[in-house]
Amino acid sequence: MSTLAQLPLDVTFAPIKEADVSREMTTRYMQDMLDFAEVDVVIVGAGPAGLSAAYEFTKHPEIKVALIEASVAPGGGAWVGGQLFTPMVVRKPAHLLLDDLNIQYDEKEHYVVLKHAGLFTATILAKVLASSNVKLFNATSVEDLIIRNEVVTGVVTNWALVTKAHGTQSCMDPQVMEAKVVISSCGHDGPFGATGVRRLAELGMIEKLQGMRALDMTAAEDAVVAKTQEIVPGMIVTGMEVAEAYGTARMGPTFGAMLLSGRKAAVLALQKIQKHKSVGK
Ligand code: 48N
Repeated sequence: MSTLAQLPLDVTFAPIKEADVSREMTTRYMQDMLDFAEVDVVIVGAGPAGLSAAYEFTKHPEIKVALIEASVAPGGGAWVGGQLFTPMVVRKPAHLLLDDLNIQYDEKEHYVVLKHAGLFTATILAKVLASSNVKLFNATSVEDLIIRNEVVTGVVTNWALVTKAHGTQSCMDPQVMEAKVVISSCGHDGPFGATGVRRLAELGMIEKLQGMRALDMTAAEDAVVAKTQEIVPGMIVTGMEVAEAYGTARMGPTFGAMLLSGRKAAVLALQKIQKHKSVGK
C-alpha cells in the first residue's frame, strides 16, 4: 500500500519503543538549542509582524534566525479579525504579501478580505516552519535582553510557563541566545505585550513608553510602518510594539501594517548584517 486512498479504515500501526520517541524528540530539540545558541537574528514574538519578518528571512537561507514565541500556538492576534470575528481585512498594498503567499481573498478597491484570518496565519506559519534557516521556539519566552556597551546582543529565554511562575519559587534561571540583531514584535496585548520596549524603558535606554493612541485606521497603519526602525543599537521594533513605543494610533482589526512592518524590520536587519559583514565584524 503506498497511498492514503489505498489504506483501509482499520489499520495496525508499525511497532515502536516508547524510549525511542523520547530520544527522537530530545536529540533534535537539544541539537536545535546547541545550533541556535548564537544566531544572526532573533525575532521575539510570532504574531503577524514577527511571522511576516520571519517569512522575509526564509528568502535568505544564509541567515540563521530564531523565532521565539511565548504561546504554544504562534500567531498572536492574527487568528481572528476584530471582536473574534474571523474574516481578516488587509489594506492595499499589503495584499501583495498575500499574493506572495498565494493566499486567496475577496478584492475591493482599497483593501482585500480573507475569509478567515487563520488562512493568513496558517499559510505563513507553514512557510516559516518548512524553511531551512528559521527555527520556531514556541512555548518559550524572552524574559530579558543581553546588552553589552549599550548594544542589544541577544536575548534571555525561559520556558514561558516558568517565566509566568517566577513568583512561586526563586532561581529558575534562564538560558541565553546571542544574536547580531534582535527584532522585537511583542505586540501590545496580553501577558507579554510590548515586553521588548518595556524592558528598554525600564533600563532607561529609551524614553518612557508613549503608549498606543486611540484608534485611527488611516493614520495608524502608515505610522506603524514608517516608525518601524532600530529603536536602540541592535534592536529593531516592529508591529504594535511600535505603537506602544512611539505613541502612534492603533488601527484595530486591519492587519496590513503588521505584514509590511514585519517585512520592513527583516529588510532593515538584513541591511545591518550586510553592513557588519562589509566592515568585517
Ligand atoms: O499579534 P501580536 O500581539 O503582535 P503584532 O504586533 O504581531 O500584531 C498586532 C496585531 O495582532 C494587533 O494587535 C491588531 C493589528 N490590533 C491592533 C489594535 O489596535 O488592537 O503578537 C505578539 C506575539 C504574541 O504571540 C505573544 O505571545 C508574543 O508575541 N510575545 C512574546 N513571545 C516571547 N517572549 C516575549 N517576551 C513575548 N512578548 C510577546
